[in-house]
Amino acid sequence: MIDDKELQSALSGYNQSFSLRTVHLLMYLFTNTNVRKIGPKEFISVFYSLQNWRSIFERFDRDRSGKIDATELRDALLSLGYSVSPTVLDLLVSKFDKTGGKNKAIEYDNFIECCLTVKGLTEKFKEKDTAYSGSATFTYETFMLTVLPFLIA
Ligand SMILES: [Ca+2]
Repeated sequence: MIDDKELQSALSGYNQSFSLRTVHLLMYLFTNTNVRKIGPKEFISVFYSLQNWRSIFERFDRDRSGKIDATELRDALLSLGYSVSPTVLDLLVSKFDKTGGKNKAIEYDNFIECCLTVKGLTEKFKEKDTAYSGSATFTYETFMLTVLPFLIA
């Protein structure tokens, strides 16, 4: 088994690093629990999924700035099947921008975190919106249990 710190150093290369927050989010999504340890099977899944995210990042970083701006993020999310409004898009960019909104763009590790958050929350929403109507009913308890793991990963 490897823990969160070990996964962080295994995934961080010479030109990329992952925050513990990103690592925790990955662990949550691949185990569906808050246990901070994964086995070899999950490790391989995480590893391949990151290769996939890397190629998505490179494909949509059209100006090769090393960062994803709002337009690039919109196209990346659309390619993954997630269509968010301009308001949500702006909020995502300012939330996941390491410089606190100065760059108006997202670096690689935050891009992964951003996409995992959108993907995870959208999937949770779709479980409740089986007719794909764009609205769903949640109890307070379900809502909290759905959203909190993404906020405090
Ligand atoms: Ca760019």
